[in-house]
Amino acid sequence: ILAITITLLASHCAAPSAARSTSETLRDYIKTQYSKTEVRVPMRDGISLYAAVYQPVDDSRTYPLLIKRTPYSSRPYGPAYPSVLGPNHLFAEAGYIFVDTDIRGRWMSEGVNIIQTPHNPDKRSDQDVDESSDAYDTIAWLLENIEGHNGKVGLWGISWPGFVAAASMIDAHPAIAAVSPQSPMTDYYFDDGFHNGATMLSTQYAISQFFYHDHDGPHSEAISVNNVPPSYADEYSYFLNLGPASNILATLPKEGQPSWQEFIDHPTYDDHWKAKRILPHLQNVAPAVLTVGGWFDAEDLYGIFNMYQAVEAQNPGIDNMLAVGPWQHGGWARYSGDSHGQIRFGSETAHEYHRTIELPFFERYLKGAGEGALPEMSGYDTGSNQWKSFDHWPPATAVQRELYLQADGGLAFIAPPGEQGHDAFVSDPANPVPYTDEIGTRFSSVWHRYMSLDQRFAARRPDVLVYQTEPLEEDLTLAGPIQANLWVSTSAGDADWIVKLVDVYPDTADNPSGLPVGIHMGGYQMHVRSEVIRGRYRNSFEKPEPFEPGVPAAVNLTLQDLLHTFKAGHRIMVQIQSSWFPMVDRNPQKYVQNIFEAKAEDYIKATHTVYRSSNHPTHLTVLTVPAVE
Ligand code: PG9
Repeated sequence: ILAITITLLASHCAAPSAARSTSETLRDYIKTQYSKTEVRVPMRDGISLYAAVYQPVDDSRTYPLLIKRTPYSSRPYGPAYPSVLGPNHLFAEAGYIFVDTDIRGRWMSEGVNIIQTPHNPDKRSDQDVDESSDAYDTIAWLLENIEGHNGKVGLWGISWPGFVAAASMIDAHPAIAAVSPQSPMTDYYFDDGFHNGATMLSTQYAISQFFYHDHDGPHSEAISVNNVPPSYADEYSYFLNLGPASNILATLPKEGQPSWQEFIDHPTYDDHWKAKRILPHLQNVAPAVLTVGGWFDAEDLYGIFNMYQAVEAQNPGIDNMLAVGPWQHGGWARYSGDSHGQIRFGSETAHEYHRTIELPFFERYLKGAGEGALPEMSGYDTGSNQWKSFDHWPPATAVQRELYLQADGGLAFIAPPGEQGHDAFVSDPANPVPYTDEIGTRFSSVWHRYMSLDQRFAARRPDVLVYQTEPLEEDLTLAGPIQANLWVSTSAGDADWIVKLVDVYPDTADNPSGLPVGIHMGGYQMHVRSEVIRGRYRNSFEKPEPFEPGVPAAVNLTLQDLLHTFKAGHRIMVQIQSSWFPMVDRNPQKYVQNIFEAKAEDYIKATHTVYRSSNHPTHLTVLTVPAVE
C-alpha cells in the first residue's frame, strides 16, 4: 500500500466566516484544516484504485468517512487542494474525512471502464466485480487503514457518479449509513442514450467524442470537444448537413466509434441495455437514502424519480427521501439556484437546499446530529416559487384529472364532443423542429437552458400543433408524472411524437428583478415538461412495429414528474410535434429496420394527424394538488 502523506503545517485560523465566499479563501481554509493523503486501494481482483483522503487536522474527535466514487477524476492530484470538500461548501467546516476516488478504468485507477457497469448479482469468484463490489472493497480498506473515523460511511455522487453511489447500496458494506444518489443514471436506455426509443443524438455524439469506450488503465480524459470541426458550434446545421444517420459513425474519432457502434448494434431495449439497469438490484437497502435532482434536468430526469420509486417500492420502511429543486443537471452543486434561464426564483434555492436538506441528511445519519427527520419529499414549486414538503410522492392528496385537446387549439378538462375532430401537419425531415432557438452545442449552456426556454419559436411553426386552456381563474398545481395518451396516424411508416407542457404567461405578467434590459415575461411560453417517443416502439421497446398508414393508433408516453403551479391568469399549453432536433435524431418516417443505418432516400416528408374526437380523444392525465400556501 503506497501511501504518500502530504501534511501541511496547520495554522489555526477562524472557521470560514460568511465572508469566505471565494473558492480561494475556501481552499485556504481547507488547506489549514485538512491533511491530504493519496493512496492506492486494492480491489479483490487485484487492480488498484486511486483515492485522495482529506482528514481533519483536529484529531480530538472522530469523523465519518464521506466518499465520492467518480469517473470524472479526483483532481487535483498531488499536493494541491480543491476549493470544496464533499457535496457542498458547508461540509468542510462540519468536519468529515473526505475520500475522492477514481472508479475502475478511469483517470488514475486501473482496470477497464464501462459506462454504467452492469451489476453482477451472482458473483462466484474474486474476478466477478462491479461498482457494488468495488465500493465494498474500498470501504473495507479505508476503515482498516485510515485512522480517526467513527465507523460510519456516507456516499454521494451526481449523474454517472450517482449511479456509482447507488451501486454501493447493493450488498452494502455494513458501515454505510447514508447514500445520496443525485440525478443518478439508472437505465442508460431511458436516461441518456434514448428516450422511449428515440436516440438522444446530441448527447450520444458528445459521449462518443468525450468518453472513450472500455478504456483500460489510468488515463486522463482527452477532452475531445476540440476534436470537432468549428461547424459543430451550430449543432442543428452540423447534424443536418451530415445527412442520414448512416453518415455519423465516420465523423467520430476512432476511439469514440465503439460508443456509436454500440447504438448501431443495439437500437432496441435489448439485454445489452437491460443489464445496465440498476433499479431492480436495489433490494435489501439498509442505508438511509436521499435522492436529489433538478426539475430542469436535461439528462437524467428519468433517473431521479425512478431511483426514488424503486428504492421506495423494494425497501418498505427504510428512510428514503427525495429532494428536487429548480435546477439544471447538477446545478445545485454549481450555482446559487436563484434562476434557470430567464426564470427567476427570488432566492438562492441551492444554498437553501445545502443548509436545510443536504448537510442535515449526512449530519443526522453519520453523526447522529441535527434536528429530526427530513420530509419524505422536499420539492420546489417552479410556478409559485416555494419550497413544499410532502409525506408521499406523488402527493397522497393528488387528484387525477384528464386534460383533453379541443377544436380550434383549445385544451380543457372536458372530453371532446363529436367523432371527427383531428388536426394534421406535414413533417419534413429536411426541416426538423429545433429543440432550442439558441445556437450552441451539447457542451454549452444552450443544452441545459431548453428545459425552461420560451417555446414561442416552436409555436409559430406549421409543424407544431398548439393547444391551450383559457386563462386560469385560479392557481392550479400539477405534481408527479404526466401520462400523455395520444391518438395519431401518419401517411408514412413511422413517426416520432414529442409532447411539451408549457406555462403561458399573460401579456401583463410582471418582470422579476434581475432580468436583462429588454427581456420581458409577458407572453413567455415557459417549457415546463416534455418527452418524446419513437412511434415504432409504442407497443414494445423490444419489438418495434410500423404504423399502418392513415389508421389511428394509440401512442402513450410518460412525461417525468413535475411540481408546478400554473398561476391564475396563466394558460396551460400543450405542443405536439414530430421532431426535436438535434437533441433527438431525425426519424426518416419511411419504416427501416435500423434507423442508424438509414440512407438519404429513407428520409421522407409525411403527413401526421392527431385525433381529438370522442372515439380517439388525445389527452393528458395529470395529478392536481390543492395550491398549498
Ligand atoms: N448523464 C451524463 C452522462 C451521459 C452519458 C454517458 C455518461 C454520462 C453524466 O454523467 O453527466
